[in-house]
Amino acid sequence: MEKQGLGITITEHILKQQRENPEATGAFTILLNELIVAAKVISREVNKAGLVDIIGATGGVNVQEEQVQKLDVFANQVTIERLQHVGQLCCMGSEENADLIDIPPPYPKGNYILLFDPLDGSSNIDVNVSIGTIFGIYRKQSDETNIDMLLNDALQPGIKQVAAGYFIYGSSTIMVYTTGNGTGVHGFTLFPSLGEFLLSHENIRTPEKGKIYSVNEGNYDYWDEKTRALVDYFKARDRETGRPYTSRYVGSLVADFHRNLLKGGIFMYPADNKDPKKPSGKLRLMVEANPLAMVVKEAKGYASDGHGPILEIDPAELHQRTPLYIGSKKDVELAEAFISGKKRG
Ligand code: FDP
Repeated sequence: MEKQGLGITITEHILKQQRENPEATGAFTILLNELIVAAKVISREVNKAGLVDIIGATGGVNVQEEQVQKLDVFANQVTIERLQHVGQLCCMGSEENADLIDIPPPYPKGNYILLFDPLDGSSNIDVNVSIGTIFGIYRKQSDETNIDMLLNDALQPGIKQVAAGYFIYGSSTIMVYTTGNGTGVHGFTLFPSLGEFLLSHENIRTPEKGKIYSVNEGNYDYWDEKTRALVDYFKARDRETGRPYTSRYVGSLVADFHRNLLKGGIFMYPADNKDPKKPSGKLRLMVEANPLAMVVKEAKGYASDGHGPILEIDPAELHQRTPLYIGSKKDVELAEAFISGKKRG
């Protein structure tokens, strides 16, 4: 029977994927649904920012020694509160918390681990620029239940993610997610009057080669020669290879990534020598690079740290940072050729 009016809701879509996977227990569906509830609450609050006294800094710093905004704290709390009671998680890891987050009694524990960045791009909160939530989900590998013993389970390479995605709070609120293994990357737009995410971007494929490069070029002097040569290459004029590329940089990873996913191109946050404490650049492997790397891979793109796939990095710590080159496959492979020194210009 033809659908009347509404289109496909996110819940319908997740349930369909569950039916198509003979091993699915429904646990995962519950988990994603609760994540969506958290995102709806965050979206509502983001849209109110400026109307109530919730924007602006709390005055504190997070574990990354960055200023914490009130909305970051709110988004973190909402996500933890919504997800801790579902019974599917054994622990969570957030960009805002130094250590893994336990599931407190009386809530039952499950076999999944949620790693997330509750509000990415937070320096853009009070200027009405798009921000987002990024998440990656892993299956626990050990039989441990004690939080002190679960770090190894949380520190799996990104290739082990069973789902990943993000929410963008922008001109509209969009959720993009994948469960990998050829199931595709799908985007859903929140219809505020219905309070429902409806399928708006089915089976996203990113172009094999793009025309956009996205990088904070203010860091040019902090980069090594290879990185500079790469950016110079994108800016040089050459009709045959479609150069110069167009520069686009919002400074909000989710927004920059989403644009390039749809239009093609490369986002990069290279290693630099700006801060001796962050030699690998600014972005976090577990809560930023890995989830987006899973999404881009499923959309036929690629994510690299300049030397090899992000998804194959064996993590050593929860808040590990990594250089990131992500987007259209050909553009990211080109970046790798520069960063490895195989190509010079
Ligand atoms: P923010 O500090 O505003 O939270 O990882 C955080 C992040 O934003 C990314 O969203 C963004 O791509 C990047 O940092 C921007 O960093 P620069 O200001 O150094 O360009």
